[in-house]
Amino acid sequence: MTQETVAPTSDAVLDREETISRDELEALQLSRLQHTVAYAYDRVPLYKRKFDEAGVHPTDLHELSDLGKFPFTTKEDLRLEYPFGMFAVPQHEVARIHASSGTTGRATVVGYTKKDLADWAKLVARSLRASGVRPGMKVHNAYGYGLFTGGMGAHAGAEALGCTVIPISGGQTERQITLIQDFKPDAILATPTYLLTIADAMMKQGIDPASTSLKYAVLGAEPWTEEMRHELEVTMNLKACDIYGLSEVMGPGVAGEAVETQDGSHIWEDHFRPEIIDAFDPSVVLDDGAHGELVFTSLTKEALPIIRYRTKDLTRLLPGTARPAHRRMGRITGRSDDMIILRGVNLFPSQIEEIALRIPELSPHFQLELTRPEGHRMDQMTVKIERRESVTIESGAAAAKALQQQIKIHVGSSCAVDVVEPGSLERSNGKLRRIYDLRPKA
Ligand code: DLL
Repeated sequence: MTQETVAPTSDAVLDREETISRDELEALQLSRLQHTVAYAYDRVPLYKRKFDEAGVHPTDLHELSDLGKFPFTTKEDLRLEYPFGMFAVPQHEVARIHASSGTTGRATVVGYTKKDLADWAKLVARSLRASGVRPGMKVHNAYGYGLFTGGMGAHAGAEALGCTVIPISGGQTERQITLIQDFKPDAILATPTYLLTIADAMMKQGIDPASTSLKYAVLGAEPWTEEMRHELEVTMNLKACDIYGLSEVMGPGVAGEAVETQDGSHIWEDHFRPEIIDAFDPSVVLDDGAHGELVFTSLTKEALPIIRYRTKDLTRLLPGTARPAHRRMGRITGRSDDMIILRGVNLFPSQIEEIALRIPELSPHFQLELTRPEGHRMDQMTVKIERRESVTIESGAAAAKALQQQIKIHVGSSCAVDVVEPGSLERSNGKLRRIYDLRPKA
């Protein structure tokens, strides 16, 4: 078979909902929202109970802002209703189940009807297309397959778009590299840190990661920064775009980034109504542009309608650009439950990533270790970070000082920096763990 090049990005045929006006979109949202709250109230006992307790009824929703009167849904609600208590359809209408890994407590279980799966595939296809992927392209899907929504969600979307999907899943990095070399995919779908692992392993094998056939990467499932985008785009000679989502709301494809603007993911607002709330006072719904916690209400889901789900993701809403009617989300700074409070200063791993990647001697491979040294009442954070391959131990030590100072200036906390050997820190296979909390449990 010959290697033909696939058409450039300007030829995309968009869904009608991608091009409608904001007014038309909001009218659609209102009718879908009215349906969803009534549907959830009638079919899911938890919603009936919560709405009744809050003294609201689906008929109270006259305009979009009335959504603020309705109670929130949390991960805890899904856990309490484990496994199927939140489902709004009988089991025989549930075509597929996914679940979160549940590192703390019970897993959260989510379900999809056939129509939900079709909508999901359509939205992932829309996201991939926005990010430059086109029908006929070969797509290497390195998101994990299984109960995690990443693998199968991305897979179905790429198929729906008309791509040739290579369902490799996460892990087995050597094999990933062989298949990238042999099958010559146009696009790769992976977490940003796993793509970094692949690029790194290529270099170790003497393969220039910039020399592969890959032209597009669609990355998500964990926070990443503009600095990381730059690192991956330069190292791998491709365009990297963001894809966002969460299993409770659907999976990947709740929002996707346009390759021509690369300015944050557009939330597909014909299917989800976003809000930003004050994480410390959830009764306050913030204006667009203000930072807070992202909350979603599904507008079309059948098996698991979700009302005002608190994501714990911290970001802000911005006006639409490449898809003007659909608002964008800013980069996620972190999750409220991933926030490190170090001697009164709040900080997120993404801030360290941003600062470290501006120091040329340091690599993107780092971990944050939290300890409380014996006899101390204060917590200590150590940034363990690999120096770049070509950098000497002496230059690495100077870079450590620079990082320490920059963290003090930009974040406001003092920490220790330990520059370690290239290749010595654990590599990502999917979602990377950045924080190692070694403090004694209270
Ligand atoms: O991670 C779904 C997904 C798969 C998204 C593949 C994108 C690509 P969960 O396992 O339920 O679902 O984890 C959801 O991951 O609340 C965020 O904290 C984080 N997250 C997902 N996408 C992004 C992103 C999938 N683009 C949680 N940027 C979310 C930052 C992200 N964080």
